[in-house]
Amino acid sequence: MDFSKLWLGYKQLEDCSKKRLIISCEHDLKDSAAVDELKNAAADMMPEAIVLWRSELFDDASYLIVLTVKPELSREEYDIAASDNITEICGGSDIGVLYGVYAFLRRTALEGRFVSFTEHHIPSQPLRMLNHWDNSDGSIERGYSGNSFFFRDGELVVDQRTVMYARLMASAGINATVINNVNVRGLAKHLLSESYADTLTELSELLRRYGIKLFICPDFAAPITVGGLESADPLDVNVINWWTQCCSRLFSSLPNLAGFLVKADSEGQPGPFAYGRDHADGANMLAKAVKPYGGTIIWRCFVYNCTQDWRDEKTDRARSAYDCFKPLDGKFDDNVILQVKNGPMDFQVREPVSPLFGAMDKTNLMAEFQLAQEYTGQQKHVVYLVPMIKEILAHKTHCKGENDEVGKIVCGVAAVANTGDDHCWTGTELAAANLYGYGRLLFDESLSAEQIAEEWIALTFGDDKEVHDKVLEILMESHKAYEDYTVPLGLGWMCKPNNHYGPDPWGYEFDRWGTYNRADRDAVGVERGPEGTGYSTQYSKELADLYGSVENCPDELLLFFHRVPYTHKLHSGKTVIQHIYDTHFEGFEKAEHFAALWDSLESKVDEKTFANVKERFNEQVRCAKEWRDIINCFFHRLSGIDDEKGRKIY
Ligand code: GCV
Repeated sequence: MDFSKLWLGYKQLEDCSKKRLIISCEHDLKDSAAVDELKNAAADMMPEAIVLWRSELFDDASYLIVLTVKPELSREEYDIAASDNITEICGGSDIGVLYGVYAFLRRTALEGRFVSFTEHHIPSQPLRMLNHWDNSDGSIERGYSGNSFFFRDGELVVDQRTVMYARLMASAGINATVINNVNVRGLAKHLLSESYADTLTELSELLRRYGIKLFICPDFAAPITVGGLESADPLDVNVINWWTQCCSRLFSSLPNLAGFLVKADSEGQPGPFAYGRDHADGANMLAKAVKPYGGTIIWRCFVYNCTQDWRDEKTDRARSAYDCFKPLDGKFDDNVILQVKNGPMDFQVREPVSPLFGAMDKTNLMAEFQLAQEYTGQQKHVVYLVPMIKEILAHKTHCKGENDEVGKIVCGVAAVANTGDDHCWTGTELAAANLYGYGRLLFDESLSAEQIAEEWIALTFGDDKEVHDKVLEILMESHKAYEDYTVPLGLGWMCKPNNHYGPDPWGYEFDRWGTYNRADRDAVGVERGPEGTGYSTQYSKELADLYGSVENCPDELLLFFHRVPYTHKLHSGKTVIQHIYDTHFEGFEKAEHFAALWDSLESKVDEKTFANVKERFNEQVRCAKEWRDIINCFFHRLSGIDDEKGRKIY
């Protein structure tokens, strides 16, 4: 099968004097994933060495690894004590040991030899999840990396790639995955019935071996579409019985099934509103059905009116998740988690952090990000998202005293996956930095985005300094560059409708999706302060004061929160219009610079990767130019204000 091992493709160690790798462990661990990982790594790192079990053969030409489960450690916790000859790895369970093995192998791979170190770690976020938007026909909603490797031609697939997927995800720290699209379509009938039973069991067991809990998206209307009932009313006793039986069968045969992810009453998906019920009624009904099996219902808050009249200036999509869920705080069962998108709109390159994180004192919350770069260049543009994710998790809501950062409020984090069945899993090698970095950050929030990038570069490209420096520069500056040449000052959208790629400033302006920029000849932006839609008042007083006034609002969010004239002066000292012109010229130049940096690495990166990334950079530069010229031209024509530097604006 044609797929890359990504960061698990180990190189031979510099010092290969060891002729034996001896693994010593209790009987129970002998068949564990941890042992498999050591064997896999030994084949690459010490190709001459033989792997043995018997520690009495230990001598100077041997390297001994002792694996132990210590019940006093928590399940995912591990301890490593490594020296040049012996390493002891203890974990709270086979999964703690596995995480310890990955940490040991990562350190060994980065150093190129066995080194002495000790490490003790408990993962930062308890639930570290990927959401795949995969469909049964093999397509992936917002997928930019080929087709699904979970589903092919209507079948669920488990093969060598699935094994590699589990290894890659576990090594990055992921411990939960949702295998199908939240827009469930026909899949519920297979997932909830017997038709995938054997393969689903196989997949579930494979994932369990790597510490990855399985979640699926059911269809809220499954009692009708799968069960043949006339209603899916969450308070109807027949509906409740149907779900109870369905869950009993599913969870008894799949011990690693951890629950459901549900998109209800959102963008046309069925939900409790059809029966005059609210989201708590819907979520709690399912929560009770999965409760006997320790299951969890993850319920999405991405709920808004997607049939808005653009003339209606009162309705504000940004308000809707809070307006819908805040009144329900305290009404959800304890095995329900609300999944909140990082911003109030939809994964734009810049949005304020959702006010719901600070608003739900009595409800379990998760944050949702999108690694699939739907609005950030669709994996044709390089946009390293880890700095943004880190910044959002560190965002202070000013609502909960000391522990008021998003990362501390939530009990888990999910991200829409950016994977598919292409050779390098993510369409382009550089987008794999987001997959790796997301997992690593949730596993260890003390790491900086830069440290994670450096780790990923070394594991992916080796230790060449020029490659390291140039790829690091590209990654670390990529988000700003993309923001600069696309949508200014938090305005959002301005992309082509439906496929969300490339510029179209008025593409969504007169449409039903509630995503307007309201630009005219005098001013631009949506007034969301207290005098406008009032969205800013959904935050704590500190943030409401910050965002609610034009004077205080941070520049990068100004047009999200306020409608201002083009001549309005930013804190930077520039006018809004001049900022737009400058950032668009600078962002485009950055894209050209990234492409030139990559070109200069031709002799240092393998041919396939070089060509793949080069092709993407060609497209990024082309598209960045389009963004620059169309956005500048749009605002120039509307405002009639010239660029003070006299550059050509079409
Ligand atoms: C899965 C956006 C995307 C949709 C996606 C939706 C969601 O609107 O464009 O493709 O649907 O978000 O998060 O549910």
